[in-house]
Amino acid sequence: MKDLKVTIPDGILARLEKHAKEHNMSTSDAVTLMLSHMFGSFNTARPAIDPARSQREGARTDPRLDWWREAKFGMFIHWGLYAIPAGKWHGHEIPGIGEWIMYRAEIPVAEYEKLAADFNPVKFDAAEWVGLAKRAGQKYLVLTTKHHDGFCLFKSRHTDYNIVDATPFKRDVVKELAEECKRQGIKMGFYYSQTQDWHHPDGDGNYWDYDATKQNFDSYIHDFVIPQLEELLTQYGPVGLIWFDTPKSITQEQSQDLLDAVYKLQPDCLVCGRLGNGLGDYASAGDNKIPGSRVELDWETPATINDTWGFKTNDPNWKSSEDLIRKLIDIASKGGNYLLNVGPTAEGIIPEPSVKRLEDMGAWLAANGDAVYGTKAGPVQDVAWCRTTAKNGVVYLHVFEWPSDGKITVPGLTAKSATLLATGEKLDISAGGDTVHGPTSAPDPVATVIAIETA
Ligand code: JFZ
Repeated sequence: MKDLKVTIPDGILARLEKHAKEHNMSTSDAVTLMLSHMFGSFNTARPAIDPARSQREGARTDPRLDWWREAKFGMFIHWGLYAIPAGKWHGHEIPGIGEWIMYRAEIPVAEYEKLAADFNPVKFDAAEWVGLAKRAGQKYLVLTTKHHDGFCLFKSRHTDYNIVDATPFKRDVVKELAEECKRQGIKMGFYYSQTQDWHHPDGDGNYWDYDATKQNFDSYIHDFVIPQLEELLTQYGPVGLIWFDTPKSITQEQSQDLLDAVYKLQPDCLVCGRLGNGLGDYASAGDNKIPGSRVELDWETPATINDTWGFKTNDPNWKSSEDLIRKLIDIASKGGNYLLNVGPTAEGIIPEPSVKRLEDMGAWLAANGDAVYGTKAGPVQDVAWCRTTAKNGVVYLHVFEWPSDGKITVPGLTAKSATLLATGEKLDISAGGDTVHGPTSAPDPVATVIAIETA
């Protein structure tokens, strides 16, 4: 903590004060929040799951969510015009997450828009992207159909600012991916930025082109967002979920209107908690945030493999495969889903380091998937060297730190039988069932799963 004297332009200060007021926080907290948002590091004092973006009443027992509860692991795809500048504008490195470059560099609409003429991802292959998700063991896919920059990856009658009408590529990638997901048996979900739209004259967030006092946000919601949702929900077959984001100051009525628009056309389509105002089918944790212990909600952590969502040339901070596999286990052990992001290049290629890590995760899941898919939070929580998940009376013990004598004593568990999940090998248990006897070196140094039937 350090006290700094800074000069904030009036326009930005007014917005910060408005935000602070709406969210019942001090202006100084609003500044901290804005800065941490920009630089991707978040105030650790904030809980991983914000009650305001929580699950609507009744959703916890709603069978519409059953496929999502079974799935546990999904692929997030952030793709759009921002993949062209890839973190640099006029030769300058723009700090922060790649898809925020328009905002961070305050790029005028008239200038940013021109990127569309250069968007020609000739290497895009829907079958390959969906095939990668399959190999990774991911059961659903969520694509940015429209991010905060307003550019649409689908053909829309409500704006020309879309991949079919504004780019030389002219192909509807939402359509191609939706068809491919159907073919390969993966649920397709659509990310849609419902509040922030830096391109639309009535959307939220673009203070450098538009005068906020002259904007009509309600018209943007009703005359643009809802008609676009209608397109997304009628042109591409069954949609698994709509992943709304950054509700900001959207009102209760506006969130409700979006929810009604979705349910009216596709009653089974799930809606992410970031719709705002507590109306979502499931809760969303903060980005890259994992709660400390079990959470009795349907919840999901959206996360990056490096530090950006949208592709950046210069973001080499890749998490290791081991780290990612353990994060998946950690999340499952607390009852959550893991939505792991890839940011394809402007050519349509998923970066090789992402491919490698996803394949490593898929290899681990191919042997140990029973301990993840369809599980609930396990009975043993808050132990550093292991995690537990549970399903059909079996407790899956995921061992991160294998003891050198091979003797595993599980706090609070009495085993009736124990099996190494990956090989099916039966393990001895000592009388009383409190210790499982395994080999003296870790069968899987990343995480060894022992399936335990309890007494
Ligand atoms: C939002 C977007 O602004 C971002 O571009 C990306 O799409 C990400 C998945 O979602 O960013 C957020 C939203 C919420 C938090 C942090 C970043 N949060 O609650 O900590």
